[in-house]
Amino acid sequence: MTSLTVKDKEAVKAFWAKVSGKADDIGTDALARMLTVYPQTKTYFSHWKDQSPTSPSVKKHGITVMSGVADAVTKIDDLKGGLLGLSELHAFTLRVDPANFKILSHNILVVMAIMFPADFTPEVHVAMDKFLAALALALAEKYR
Ligand code: HNI
Repeated sequence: MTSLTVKDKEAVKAFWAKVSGKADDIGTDALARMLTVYPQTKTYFSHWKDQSPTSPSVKKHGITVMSGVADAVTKIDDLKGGLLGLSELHAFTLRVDPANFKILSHNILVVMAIMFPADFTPEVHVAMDKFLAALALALAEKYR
């Protein structure tokens, strides 16, 4: 996986500055989509009594996930180090199969494209895709 260039990082930060005000909505929709489009991911949330896309649990967790993404943007120069705790949680405690990080990232990109069509240019698309891939790699770091 090619690492993030300075140009990628600038594009991610500039785009994030534009969309972060809607981070909660992005997270809620992306998580709802993940559970609907990739229902196998529901296995990680079986402790939720209501897994429907509009459930309070999905909304709350969508907000939580995007707070993780927001944190990662601030740690873009050292995702592995910055997300160590979150990686340990996902690897050891939650035992989330790393393939699911790509799935959630895909849904986050889809929602960003829907909500910000003008800003989500091909250049932003590739930078965000690479950033979310680097984030997924950092979260999967503890699996090895
Ligand atoms: Ni994830 C908890 C961030 C991908 C399943 N997840 C969190 C928390 C953050 C977070 C933040 C809360 C930690 C805490 O309580 O201290 N998760 C992220 C990020 C990504 C991600 C930034 C990738 C972009 N998580 C995933 C994926 C799955 C996942 C792909 C499963 C498909 N995460 C969970 C589960 C929890 C969780 C399960 C615990 C939820 C709960 O009910 O406590």
